[in-house]
Amino acid sequence: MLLLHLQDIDEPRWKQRLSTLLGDYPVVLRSDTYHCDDIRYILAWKPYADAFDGLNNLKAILSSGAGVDGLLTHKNLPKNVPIVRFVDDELTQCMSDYVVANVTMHHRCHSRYRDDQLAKNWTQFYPPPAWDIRVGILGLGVLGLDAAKRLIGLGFDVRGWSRSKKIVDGLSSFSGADEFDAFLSDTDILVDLLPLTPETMGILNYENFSKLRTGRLKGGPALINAARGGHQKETDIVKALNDGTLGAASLDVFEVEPLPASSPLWSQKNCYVTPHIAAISNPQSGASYFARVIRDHEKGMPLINVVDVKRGY
Ligand code: NDP
Ligand code: OXD
Repeated sequence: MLLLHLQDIDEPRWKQRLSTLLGDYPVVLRSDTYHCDDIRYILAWKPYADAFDGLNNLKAILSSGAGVDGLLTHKNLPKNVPIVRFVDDELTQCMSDYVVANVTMHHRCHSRYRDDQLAKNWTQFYPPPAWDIRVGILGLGVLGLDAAKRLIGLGFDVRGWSRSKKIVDGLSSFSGADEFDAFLSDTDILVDLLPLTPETMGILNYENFSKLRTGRLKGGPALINAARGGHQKETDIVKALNDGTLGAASLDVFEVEPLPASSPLWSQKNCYVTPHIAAISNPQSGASYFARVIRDHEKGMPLINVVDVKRGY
Protein backbone atom coordinates (compact mmCIF):
# COMPACT_ATOMS: atom_id res chain seq x y z
CA MET A 1 0.00 0.00 0.00
CA LEU A 2 1.21 3.55 -0.82
CA LEU A 3 0.51 6.38 1.62
CA LEU A 4 0.53 9.98 0.38
CA HIS A 5 1.66 12.68 2.77
CA LEU A 6 1.98 15.82 0.66
CA GLN A 7 1.68 19.24 2.23
CA ASP A 8 1.05 22.40 0.15
CA ILE A 9 0.50 20.30 -2.97
CA ASP A 10 -2.62 19.09 -4.73
CA GLU A 11 -2.70 15.73 -2.91
CA PRO A 12 -6.06 14.51 -4.35
CA ARG A 13 -4.69 15.02 -7.88
CA TRP A 14 -1.60 12.94 -7.09
CA LYS A 15 -3.83 10.27 -5.55
CA GLN A 16 -6.10 10.14 -8.57
CA ARG A 17 -3.16 9.86 -11.03
CA LEU A 18 -1.30 7.29 -8.94
CA SER A 19 -4.42 5.17 -8.37
CA THR A 20 -5.08 5.11 -12.11
CA LEU A 21 -1.51 4.10 -12.90
CA LEU A 22 -1.10 1.57 -10.09
CA GLY A 23 -4.39 -0.21 -10.80
CA ASP A 24 -5.16 -2.59 -7.96
CA TYR A 25 -2.15 -1.49 -5.84
CA PRO A 26 -3.86 0.57 -3.08
CA VAL A 27 -3.09 4.27 -2.63
CA VAL A 28 -4.31 6.06 0.52
CA LEU A 29 -4.27 9.52 2.05
CA ARG A 30 -3.74 10.10 5.77
CA SER A 31 -7.43 10.95 6.05
CA ASP A 32 -8.38 7.47 4.71
CA THR A 33 -8.78 4.35 6.86
CA TYR A 34 -5.80 1.95 6.69
CA HIS A 35 -3.52 -0.14 8.90
CA CYS A 36 -0.02 1.29 9.37
CA ASP A 37 1.40 -2.23 9.02
CA ASP A 38 0.15 -2.37 5.42
CA ILE A 39 2.06 0.74 4.28
CA ARG A 40 5.07 -0.25 2.16
CA TYR A 41 5.78 3.14 0.54
CA ILE A 42 5.20 6.73 1.64
CA LEU A 43 5.30 9.61 -0.85
CA ALA A 44 6.20 12.67 1.18
CA TRP A 45 6.65 16.43 0.93
CA LYS A 46 7.15 18.56 4.04
CA PRO A 47 6.11 15.66 6.32
CA TYR A 48 4.60 16.47 9.73
CA ALA A 49 6.41 15.42 12.91
CA ASP A 50 4.28 12.25 13.21
CA ALA A 51 4.57 11.34 9.51
CA PHE A 52 6.39 8.05 10.06
CA ASP A 53 4.79 6.97 13.35
CA GLY A 54 3.78 3.32 13.22
CA LEU A 55 5.15 2.79 9.69
CA ASN A 56 7.33 -0.18 10.55
CA ASN A 57 7.11 -2.04 7.24
CA LEU A 58 8.34 0.62 4.82
CA LYS A 59 10.30 -0.56 1.78
CA ALA A 60 11.08 2.98 0.59
CA ILE A 61 10.40 6.63 1.29
CA LEU A 62 9.60 8.55 -1.89
CA SER A 63 10.34 12.29 -2.06
CA SER A 64 8.00 14.19 -4.37
CA GLY A 65 10.65 16.93 -4.48
CA ALA A 66 14.12 16.83 -5.97
CA GLY A 67 15.54 18.27 -2.75
CA VAL A 68 15.49 15.97 0.30
CA ASP A 69 16.72 18.32 3.05
CA GLY A 70 13.21 18.40 4.59
CA LEU A 71 13.22 14.61 4.87
CA LEU A 72 16.80 14.20 6.03
CA THR A 73 16.31 16.69 8.88
CA HIS A 74 13.05 15.06 10.00
CA LYS A 75 13.40 14.12 13.67
CA ASN A 76 11.73 10.72 13.26
CA LEU A 77 12.97 9.67 9.84
CA PRO A 78 13.11 5.85 9.88
CA LYS A 79 16.66 4.56 9.76
CA ASN A 80 17.81 2.19 7.02
CA VAL A 81 14.83 2.82 4.73
CA PRO A 82 16.02 3.96 1.28
CA ILE A 83 14.87 7.38 0.06
CA VAL A 84 14.08 7.83 -3.63
CA ARG A 85 14.07 11.42 -4.85
CA PHE A 86 12.27 12.92 -7.83
CA VAL A 87 14.27 13.29 -11.04
CA ASP A 88 12.22 14.39 -14.00
CA ASP A 89 12.72 15.92 -17.45
CA GLU A 90 9.93 18.45 -16.99
CA LEU A 91 11.25 19.64 -13.63
CA THR A 92 14.73 19.92 -15.12
CA GLN A 93 13.46 21.86 -18.15
CA CYS A 94 11.49 24.27 -15.91
CA MET A 95 14.53 24.92 -13.73
CA SER A 96 16.68 25.62 -16.78
CA ASP A 97 13.93 27.94 -18.11
CA TYR A 98 14.08 29.89 -14.83
CA VAL A 99 17.88 30.04 -14.83
CA VAL A 100 18.18 31.06 -18.49
CA ALA A 101 15.50 33.78 -18.11
CA ASN A 102 17.21 35.29 -15.08
CA VAL A 103 20.77 35.04 -16.41
CA THR A 104 19.66 36.71 -19.63
CA MET A 105 17.79 39.41 -17.74
CA HIS A 106 20.87 40.31 -15.68
CA HIS A 107 23.23 40.04 -18.63
CA ARG A 108 21.10 42.44 -20.66
CA CYS A 109 20.85 44.87 -17.70
CA HIS A 110 17.07 44.96 -17.50
CA SER A 111 17.13 46.58 -14.02
CA ARG A 112 19.15 49.46 -15.38
CA TYR A 113 16.97 49.96 -18.46
CA ARG A 114 13.79 49.74 -16.39
CA ASP A 115 15.11 52.53 -14.13
CA ASP A 116 16.07 54.57 -17.20
CA GLN A 117 12.61 54.05 -18.66
CA LEU A 118 10.90 55.22 -15.47
CA ALA A 119 13.18 58.27 -15.42
CA LYS A 120 12.59 58.86 -19.18
CA ASN A 121 16.34 58.67 -19.55
CA TRP A 122 17.72 57.78 -23.02
CA THR A 123 21.26 56.59 -22.32
CA GLN A 124 22.77 54.05 -24.66
CA PHE A 125 24.81 51.45 -22.86
CA TYR A 126 25.57 48.29 -24.82
CA PRO A 127 25.70 45.08 -22.78
CA PRO A 128 28.69 42.90 -23.68
CA PRO A 129 28.17 39.75 -25.77
CA ALA A 130 27.23 36.62 -23.82
CA TRP A 131 30.69 35.12 -24.32
CA ASP A 132 32.16 37.94 -22.20
CA ILE A 133 29.91 37.08 -19.26
CA ARG A 134 30.95 34.31 -16.87
CA VAL A 135 28.13 32.38 -15.29
CA GLY A 136 29.22 30.31 -12.27
CA ILE A 137 26.92 27.49 -11.27
CA LEU A 138 27.07 26.13 -7.72
CA GLY A 139 26.12 22.45 -7.98
CA LEU A 140 26.55 20.43 -11.16
CA GLY A 141 23.99 17.71 -10.52
CA VAL A 142 20.91 16.92 -12.57
CA LEU A 143 19.74 20.56 -12.56
CA GLY A 144 23.08 22.38 -12.58
CA LEU A 145 24.44 20.37 -15.51
CA ASP A 146 21.32 20.90 -17.62
CA ALA A 147 21.34 24.66 -16.94
CA ALA A 148 25.07 24.76 -17.74
CA LYS A 149 24.59 23.04 -21.11
CA ARG A 150 21.79 25.39 -22.10
CA LEU A 151 23.79 28.49 -21.11
CA ILE A 152 26.82 27.21 -23.03
CA GLY A 153 24.50 26.82 -26.04
CA LEU A 154 23.55 30.49 -25.69
CA GLY A 155 27.20 31.50 -25.81
CA PHE A 156 27.88 32.25 -22.12
CA ASP A 157 31.24 31.46 -20.56
CA VAL A 158 30.13 28.84 -18.04
CA ARG A 159 31.91 27.37 -15.03
CA GLY A 160 30.61 25.13 -12.30
CA TRP A 161 31.51 24.04 -8.78
CA SER A 162 30.74 20.63 -7.32
CA ARG A 163 32.28 18.07 -5.00
CA SER A 164 33.68 16.00 -7.84
CA LYS A 165 35.13 17.27 -11.16
CA LYS A 166 32.96 17.13 -14.27
CA ILE A 167 34.08 16.74 -17.86
CA VAL A 168 31.64 18.58 -20.10
CA ASP A 169 32.40 20.29 -23.41
CA GLY A 170 32.75 24.03 -22.93
CA LEU A 171 32.45 23.93 -19.12
CA SER A 172 35.20 24.85 -16.67
CA SER A 173 34.85 22.55 -13.69
CA PHE A 174 35.95 23.49 -10.15
CA SER A 175 35.66 21.17 -7.19
CA GLY A 176 35.97 21.19 -3.44
CA ALA A 177 36.75 23.86 -0.88
CA ASP A 178 40.26 24.43 -2.32
CA GLU A 179 38.91 25.66 -5.66
CA PHE A 180 35.95 27.62 -4.33
CA ASP A 181 37.59 31.05 -4.27
CA ALA A 182 39.09 30.59 -7.74
CA PHE A 183 35.61 29.63 -8.99
CA LEU A 184 34.03 32.76 -7.46
CA SER A 185 36.77 35.19 -8.45
CA ASP A 186 35.94 35.29 -12.16
CA THR A 187 32.18 34.84 -11.88
CA ASP A 188 29.81 37.63 -12.99
CA ILE A 189 26.51 35.82 -12.46
CA LEU A 190 26.36 33.28 -9.63
CA VAL A 191 23.63 30.62 -9.92
CA ASP A 192 22.91 28.40 -6.93
CA LEU A 193 21.66 24.86 -7.63
CA LEU A 194 23.18 23.08 -4.63
CA PRO A 195 21.31 20.81 -2.23
CA LEU A 196 20.92 22.08 1.35
CA THR A 197 23.35 20.20 3.60
CA PRO A 198 25.36 21.20 6.68
CA GLU A 199 28.25 22.08 4.29
CA THR A 200 26.23 24.32 1.99
CA MET A 201 24.16 26.13 4.62
CA GLY A 202 24.77 29.89 4.53
CA ILE A 203 27.12 29.67 1.54
CA LEU A 204 25.50 32.73 -0.07
CA ASN A 205 26.95 35.31 2.30
CA TYR A 206 28.57 38.74 2.11
CA GLU A 207 32.13 37.43 2.28
CA ASN A 208 31.54 35.19 -0.73
CA PHE A 209 29.67 37.92 -2.67
CA SER A 210 32.77 40.12 -2.19
CA LYS A 211 34.86 37.53 -4.07
CA LEU A 212 32.84 37.75 -7.30
CA ARG A 213 34.23 39.54 -10.34
CA THR A 214 33.40 43.22 -10.62
CA GLY A 215 33.66 45.53 -13.62
CA ARG A 216 32.15 43.25 -16.24
CA LEU A 217 28.44 43.40 -15.45
CA LYS A 218 27.21 46.98 -15.25
CA GLY A 219 26.19 47.65 -11.63
CA GLY A 220 27.96 44.64 -10.15
CA PRO A 221 27.72 40.86 -10.11
CA ALA A 222 24.33 39.15 -9.94
CA LEU A 223 23.08 36.33 -7.72
CA ILE A 224 20.43 33.78 -8.68
CA ASN A 225 19.24 31.34 -5.99
CA ALA A 226 16.80 28.67 -7.14
CA ALA A 227 17.99 26.03 -4.67
CA ARG A 228 17.20 26.51 -0.98
CA GLY A 229 16.67 29.53 1.27
CA GLY A 230 18.95 27.94 3.90
CA HIS A 231 21.89 28.72 1.60
CA GLN A 232 21.39 32.46 1.81
CA LYS A 233 21.92 35.08 4.48
CA GLU A 234 19.20 37.53 3.60
CA THR A 235 20.62 40.40 5.66
CA ASP A 236 23.87 39.97 3.68
CA ILE A 237 22.00 40.05 0.37
CA VAL A 238 20.27 43.32 1.32
CA LYS A 239 23.57 44.82 2.47
CA ALA A 240 25.38 43.68 -0.70
CA LEU A 241 22.64 45.02 -2.99
CA ASN A 242 22.67 48.35 -1.16
CA ASP A 243 26.44 48.89 -1.23
CA GLY A 244 26.98 47.60 -4.79
CA THR A 245 28.80 44.37 -3.85
CA LEU A 246 25.91 42.76 -5.75
CA GLY A 247 24.27 44.54 -8.66
CA ALA A 248 21.11 42.44 -8.73
CA ALA A 249 19.57 39.26 -7.34
CA SER A 250 16.88 36.80 -8.37
CA LEU A 251 15.59 34.76 -5.44
CA ASP A 252 13.10 31.92 -5.71
CA VAL A 253 13.69 30.50 -2.23
CA PHE A 254 13.95 32.06 1.23
CA GLU A 255 15.11 31.48 4.79
CA VAL A 256 11.43 31.44 5.80
CA GLU A 257 8.72 30.49 3.31
CA PRO A 258 6.31 32.04 2.54
CA LEU A 259 8.52 35.14 2.63
CA PRO A 260 7.19 37.19 5.59
CA ALA A 261 5.51 40.52 4.73
CA SER A 262 8.12 42.20 6.96
CA SER A 263 11.05 41.06 4.78
CA PRO A 264 12.97 43.96 3.19
CA LEU A 265 13.49 41.76 0.12
CA TRP A 266 9.95 42.47 -1.10
CA SER A 267 10.83 46.09 -1.83
CA GLN A 268 14.58 45.75 -2.31
CA LYS A 269 15.81 47.53 -5.42
CA ASN A 270 17.22 45.21 -8.07
CA CYS A 271 15.92 42.13 -6.29
CA TYR A 272 13.52 39.84 -8.15
CA VAL A 273 11.40 37.71 -5.84
CA THR A 274 9.45 34.63 -6.97
CA PRO A 275 7.52 32.33 -4.58
CA HIS A 276 9.46 29.04 -4.91
CA ILE A 277 8.09 28.32 -8.36
CA ALA A 278 11.28 27.78 -10.37
CA ALA A 279 10.41 24.12 -10.95
CA ILE A 280 7.51 22.35 -9.31
CA SER A 281 6.88 18.62 -9.37
CA ASN A 282 4.11 18.01 -11.88
CA PRO A 283 1.53 15.42 -10.65
CA GLN A 284 1.27 14.03 -14.19
CA SER A 285 4.93 13.19 -14.73
CA GLY A 286 5.47 12.73 -10.98
CA ALA A 287 2.80 10.03 -10.71
CA SER A 288 4.22 8.23 -13.77
CA TYR A 289 7.68 8.28 -12.22
CA PHE A 290 6.65 7.02 -8.77
CA ALA A 291 4.21 4.44 -10.15
CA ARG A 292 7.10 3.05 -12.21
CA VAL A 293 9.40 3.07 -9.15
CA ILE A 294 6.85 1.08 -7.12
CA ARG A 295 5.91 -1.35 -9.91
CA ASP A 296 9.57 -2.09 -10.72
CA HIS A 297 10.51 -2.47 -7.07
CA GLU A 298 7.60 -4.82 -6.45
CA LYS A 299 8.94 -6.92 -9.36
CA GLY A 300 12.29 -7.12 -7.58
CA MET A 301 14.14 -4.45 -9.57
CA PRO A 302 16.47 -2.01 -7.76
CA LEU A 303 15.31 1.45 -6.72
CA ILE A 304 16.52 4.40 -8.80
CA ASN A 305 17.80 7.84 -7.72
CA VAL A 306 18.39 6.70 -4.16
CA VAL A 307 19.65 9.44 -1.83
CA ASP A 308 23.03 9.02 -0.19
CA VAL A 309 21.99 9.83 3.37
CA LYS A 310 25.58 10.25 4.62
CA ARG A 311 26.37 12.79 1.87
CA GLY A 312 23.05 14.54 2.46
CA TYR A 313 21.76 14.56 -1.15
P1 NDP B 1 21.82 16.74 -7.41
O1 NDP B 1 21.89 15.92 -6.18
O2 NDP B 1 21.64 16.06 -8.73
O3 NDP B 1 23.13 17.66 -7.54
C1 NDP B 1 23.74 18.26 -6.45
C2 NDP B 1 25.03 18.90 -6.91
O4 NDP B 1 25.58 19.67 -5.82
C3 NDP B 1 26.11 17.89 -7.31
O5 NDP B 1 26.83 18.36 -8.42
C4 NDP B 1 27.01 17.85 -6.07
O6 NDP B 1 28.36 17.52 -6.37
C5 NDP B 1 26.93 19.29 -5.62
N1 NDP B 1 27.28 19.42 -4.19
C6 NDP B 1 26.60 18.91 -3.13
N2 NDP B 1 27.23 19.23 -1.98
C7 NDP B 1 28.31 19.95 -2.33
C8 NDP B 1 29.37 20.55 -1.62
N3 NDP B 1 29.44 20.49 -0.27
N4 NDP B 1 30.33 21.20 -2.31
C9 NDP B 1 30.28 21.27 -3.65
N5 NDP B 1 29.30 20.72 -4.41
C10 NDP B 1 28.34 20.07 -3.75
O7 NDP B 1 20.64 17.79 -7.16
P2 NDP B 1 19.67 18.47 -8.24
O8 NDP B 1 20.50 19.10 -9.29
O9 NDP B 1 18.61 17.52 -8.68
O10 NDP B 1 18.94 19.57 -7.35
C11 NDP B 1 19.66 20.59 -6.67
C12 NDP B 1 18.77 21.31 -5.67
O11 NDP B 1 17.82 22.15 -6.34
C13 NDP B 1 17.84 20.40 -4.83
O12 NDP B 1 18.56 19.81 -3.77
C14 NDP B 1 16.79 21.37 -4.35
O13 NDP B 1 17.18 21.93 -3.11
C15 NDP B 1 16.77 22.47 -5.42
N6 NDP B 1 15.50 22.52 -6.15
C16 NDP B 1 14.77 23.69 -6.13
C17 NDP B 1 13.59 23.79 -6.84
C18 NDP B 1 12.82 25.07 -6.89
O14 NDP B 1 11.71 25.10 -7.41
N7 NDP B 1 13.34 26.18 -6.42
C19 NDP B 1 13.05 22.65 -7.59
C20 NDP B 1 13.89 21.48 -7.56
C21 NDP B 1 15.08 21.43 -6.85
P3 NDP B 1 28.77 16.09 -7.00
O15 NDP B 1 28.23 16.11 -8.42
O16 NDP B 1 30.24 16.08 -6.98
O17 NDP B 1 28.10 15.04 -6.16
C1 OXD C 1 12.13 20.50 -4.95
C2 OXD C 1 11.46 21.80 -4.81
O1 OXD C 1 13.07 20.20 -4.21
O2 OXD C 1 10.40 22.00 -5.43
O3 OXD C 1 11.71 19.72 -5.83
O4 OXD C 1 11.97 22.68 -4.11
